[in-house]
Amino acid sequence: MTKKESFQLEFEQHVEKGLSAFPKFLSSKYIYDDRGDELFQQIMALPEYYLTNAEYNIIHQYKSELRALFENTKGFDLIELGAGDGKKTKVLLEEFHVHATNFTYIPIDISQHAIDNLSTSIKNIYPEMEVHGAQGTYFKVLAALSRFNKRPKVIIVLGSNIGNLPHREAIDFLKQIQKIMSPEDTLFMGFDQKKDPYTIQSAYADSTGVTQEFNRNLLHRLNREMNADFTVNKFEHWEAYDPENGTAKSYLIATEECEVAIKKLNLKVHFNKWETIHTEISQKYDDLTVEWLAKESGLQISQIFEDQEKLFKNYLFKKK
Ligand code: AVJ
Repeated sequence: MTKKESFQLEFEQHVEKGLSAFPKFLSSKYIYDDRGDELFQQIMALPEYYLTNAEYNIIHQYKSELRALFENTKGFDLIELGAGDGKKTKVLLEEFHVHATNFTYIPIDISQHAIDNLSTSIKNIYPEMEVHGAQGTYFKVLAALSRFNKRPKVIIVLGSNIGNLPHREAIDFLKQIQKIMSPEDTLFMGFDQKKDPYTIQSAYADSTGVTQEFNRNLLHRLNREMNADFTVNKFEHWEAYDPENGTAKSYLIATEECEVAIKKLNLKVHFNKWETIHTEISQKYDDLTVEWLAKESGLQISQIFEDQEKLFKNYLFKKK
């Protein structure tokens, strides 16, 4: 089975399970096809979506300090999980380029489209830079990364992407990273912070409706790829941030009772009026929670970086 076929099979099994469950769910990782990537780009440009600018601010502010932390005589492999359009990483790449830092950039993303665009754009800006992009889901790709063991690794995961995982899965993810880390390796990861609930709520329920379209892309994708017949605009985006546990949850809610056929799966799904599909969590953190995640995963925090508006933090971890 090719990688594409096994992804498709996994996707189909997930849809079958998620839409037969009560309450229904679908994973946000399936939002990211070409259209999903494009919608996420639009989200990152929204004034309400503060995460991107905040993390950009951190990287920009601390780029020379970060370079000093990463640089070493053997050079290093810069492995980025969930690289996307690389907007924030390019600040680091520029810093490394200017200082003739010895490194290889290995961007990884679930979207082949994102990897192709990113690799091309880096080739155009820095023709000499060593770049080896790879497509894959985090968990699959991580296993293959242990072969990067000739020189120190810097693994970066930006954008609070870890926030899509419930704590138990986040710990599994961190453990898998920890397993392939040597003592001299570094993990640099972004964690969106708990803050004024209104700020979080508006970041995920924007007034222009881009986030709704992003969320609805799951249903469009089922229509396109699994021959489903969702009337997509009958499903509304809903966002609920719980300040107690720091979890923002996204839903699609059926505004009318309906019956949907997913022909490729031979599946009929019934929706009551106001029935939900839970699609995403975007976890918000504080230092205590990140310390706990690190401890559970055999990692330790060695440094914390914060943006000027105190919205977001990047943590540097070492293997414990
Ligand atoms: C890409 C997972 C970081 O949860 O903030 C943005 C995705 N969803 N708006 C996030 C997202 C709705 C985003 N991450």
